[in-house]
Amino acid sequence: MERTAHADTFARDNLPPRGQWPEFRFDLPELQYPARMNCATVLLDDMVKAGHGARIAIRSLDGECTYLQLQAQANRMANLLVRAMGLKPGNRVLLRGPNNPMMAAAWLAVFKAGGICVGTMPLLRAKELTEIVNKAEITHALCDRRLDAELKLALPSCPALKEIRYWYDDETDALIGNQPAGFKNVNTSAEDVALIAFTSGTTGKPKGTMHFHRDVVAMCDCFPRSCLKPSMDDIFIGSPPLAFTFGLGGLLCFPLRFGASTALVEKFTPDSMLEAIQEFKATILFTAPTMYRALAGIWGKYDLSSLKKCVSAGEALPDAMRQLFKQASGIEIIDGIGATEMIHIFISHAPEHARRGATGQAIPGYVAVVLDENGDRCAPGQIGRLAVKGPTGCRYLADERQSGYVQNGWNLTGDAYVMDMDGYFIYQARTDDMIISAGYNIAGPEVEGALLSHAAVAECGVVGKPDDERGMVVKAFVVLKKDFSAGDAMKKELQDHVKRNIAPYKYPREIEFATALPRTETGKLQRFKLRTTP
Ligand code: 3UK
Repeated sequence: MERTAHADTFARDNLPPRGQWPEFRFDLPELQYPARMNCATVLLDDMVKAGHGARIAIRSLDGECTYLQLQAQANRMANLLVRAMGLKPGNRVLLRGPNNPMMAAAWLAVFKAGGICVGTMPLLRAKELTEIVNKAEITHALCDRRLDAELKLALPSCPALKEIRYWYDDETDALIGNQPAGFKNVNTSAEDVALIAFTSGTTGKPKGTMHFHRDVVAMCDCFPRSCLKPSMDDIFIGSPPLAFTFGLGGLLCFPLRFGASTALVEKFTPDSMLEAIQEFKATILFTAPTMYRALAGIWGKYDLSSLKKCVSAGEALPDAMRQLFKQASGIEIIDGIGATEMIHIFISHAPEHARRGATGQAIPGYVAVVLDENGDRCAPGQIGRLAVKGPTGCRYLADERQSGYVQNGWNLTGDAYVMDMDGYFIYQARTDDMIISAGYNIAGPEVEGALLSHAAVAECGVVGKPDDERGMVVKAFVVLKKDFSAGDAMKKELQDHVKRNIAPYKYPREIEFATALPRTETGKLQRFKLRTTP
């Protein structure tokens, strides 16, 4: 391994043992990286050097910011970190704020200074922040003043976190403004850790996934190059927080890597998202499946003619949603499965290669297979566990669960999939979400897809409910659209609808109507909460 630039070797010291690493593959010409690289140099300084300094990098409600201006701001913040906050390469820096230009500059500043970014979702509470800070032994923090409350509550339990600055605070903003606009990026090894992303996992202690400077660049050189194919004129927009690697890629790193621009918006409702697309003339949208469903219903209210490509990830995209959105917008959604452990998307498709009901194919650079219980490959059509390999992969920070995610060099994402004869992967369920009822294997998301194709259903979640006779029964939680009313007649109608659309034994024997479903900040349905609903 190339000599590290990290004076503080905490991250390196807490990498999993080599024998537990996944196999990394760099099969494509664009994945041949030098031994030393700083991802901020590639994403930002090299773009300025190549003559793109005057192009717009970030758009926001506060105005526009060119590549040159972003570089200057990131440099000032890097100087703040090093000169005023004593940051040493390898120190972990907590980043906290909504998606906006300051937050983007902060990410780049930490990369530049050789620090390790630890993004935190805006909705995290003090208890969750404390766990992250202590697990990653975070020493520094840059935080938006408007999100300081939970961090301040966490501080008494975070003794190592001593250097904290809040921006949008006159003093810090002046301090940043007074820093020099030049900065010499730390010459990190391509294999120095650049970020620790905590999983948005729904149960258990949070897991920190460690990604190298090389990984940040590799995520830009895989999914975008083969599926999204952005140009310099694209304007990216979307909802995932930068603390979620789906957002870090889609709303910061991808646009910069391609000399394009990103429109950063702090908060979204379906309406404000469409307003923002209209206002910024955005061309590429990143968001979660449920949002596409909501957008389809109000599409006609806005002029969205600028929008060309839409990426959906985080959860399975039911075909009913793909079709609904296509009817409303004329756009074929690009579905992609990614994971925090893998940093970004590894199975997807270009819009013209979308296949109904499938997530897509392994994208160039990655290999994906479906394995049975013995670790052997399943035949096409047979359900099993998804396993992937590529230029990125899982390295948990000091965590015994490493040997669960990585086996025989494969990353096991915890998803049950079927591969068809053409190498398309068809999502079934999270492996621990499979419902076994009277001997049948039933994938909750398939039942959800069937329910969603009924005009009355706005949202739904399907889980197995323990049952003396059948082991489990299929239970659906259904949120109805405004103009429909709950009741036995509706239950019967939905059950019959499912029976007509998929194998009848999969129909939900129980249906409960709800006004909303529990979701994570990243848009994932929290099925474990539905399972524990009495
Ligand atoms: C599920 C999907 C079906 C799947 C993520 C894009 O979601 C991301 O990361 P997380 O660590 O969750 C990973 C798990 O989420 N999933 C994600 N996308 C899909 N299931 N179809 C999909 N298209 O269970 C996976 O194992 O929160 C997504 C980019 C970066 C990411 N971190």
